[in-house]
Amino acid sequence: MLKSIRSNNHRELSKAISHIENDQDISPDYFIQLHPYIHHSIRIGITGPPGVGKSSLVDCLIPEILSQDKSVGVVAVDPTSPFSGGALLGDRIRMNRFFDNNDVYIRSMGSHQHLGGLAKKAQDVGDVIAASGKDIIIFETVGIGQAEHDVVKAVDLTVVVLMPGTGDEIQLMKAGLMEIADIFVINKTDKEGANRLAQTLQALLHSFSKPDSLEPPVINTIASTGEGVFDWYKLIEDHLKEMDKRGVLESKRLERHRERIRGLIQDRLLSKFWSSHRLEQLEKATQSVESIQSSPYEIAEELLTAFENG
Ligand SMILES: Nc1nc2c(ncn2[C@@H]2O[C@H](COP(=O)(O)OP(=O)(O)OP(=O)(O)O)[C@@H](O)[C@H]2O)c(=O)[nH]1
Ligand SMILES: [Mg+2]
Repeated sequence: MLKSIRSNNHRELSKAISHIENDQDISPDYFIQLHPYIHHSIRIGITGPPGVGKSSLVDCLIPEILSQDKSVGVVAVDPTSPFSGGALLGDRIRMNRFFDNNDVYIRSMGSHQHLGGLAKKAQDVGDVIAASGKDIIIFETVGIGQAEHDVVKAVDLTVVVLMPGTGDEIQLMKAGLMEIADIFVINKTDKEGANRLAQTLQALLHSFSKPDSLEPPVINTIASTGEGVFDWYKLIEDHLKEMDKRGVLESKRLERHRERIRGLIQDRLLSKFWSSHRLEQLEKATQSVESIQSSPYEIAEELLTAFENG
């Protein structure tokens, strides 16, 4: 499997991603063997409110990437769908024109059951796509809730896309998008209110910015015509270079690495703890409404003590 992924076999790639998506067991050995081949890839997250034009932007970005002799993988993360298997793809992202291009791999991914596990999944998926040789890996996710925060943990750079006329500043603050953006794109600047949004955003960024930190640049685009997309891609490249120069990229990756190890251990311990036997014990201890009279701490302590004593 690893061999065919390394030779850029998209069918095998899809199979591996389905495994990850469906929480099927993949041996740690698989990822250990994959690891030497993943370091060249740049991972980019694209997020923002529904319908702002994220997919349209990615669709415009692909040819820019290809024109630089680079290959690209796109993963559309759909937080509302438990399982996507790529079938929904045609509806949600219109990038079918790259269907038979070996330098473009496009895929959607559901995440309904374990939102918390999405960061891990996005990282695992990023790894297999990277191992297929893709230079750039893009994760598109709708910025509503936890999903984009999980995806941010799996990428080098995050682009937040906004559009005029949607109650901008409040949305921004509420969604916490200010904290996660490395670059802002204001799309649909053919619509009214683009200037106002840009001004509000700049002002907010100013008041948010910390000394010495890299303030996120803002760029305008019209994805439906492709206007501004070339400059946007250049901005991504320049920003990555600047992040690299300042050591931000490295420290981000290291933190990601560390978080990932922590997560793996947590997962392993949790699944070890919740053996069928222990699930039964929990079930037993909470069988009747009367069990509410016992403190949850007490029951937890009992279960934990039993676990620690083997
Ligand atoms: N006027 C205008 N319409 C645009 C622009 N970019 C995208 N659209 C349209 O906006 C709609 C939504 O675009 P998508 O690219 O699907 O947006 P999205 O953010 O990926 O949407 P979700 O993935 O559903 O959150 C489509 O009908 C696009 O044609 C733009 O710059 N100007
Ligand atoms: Mg989309």
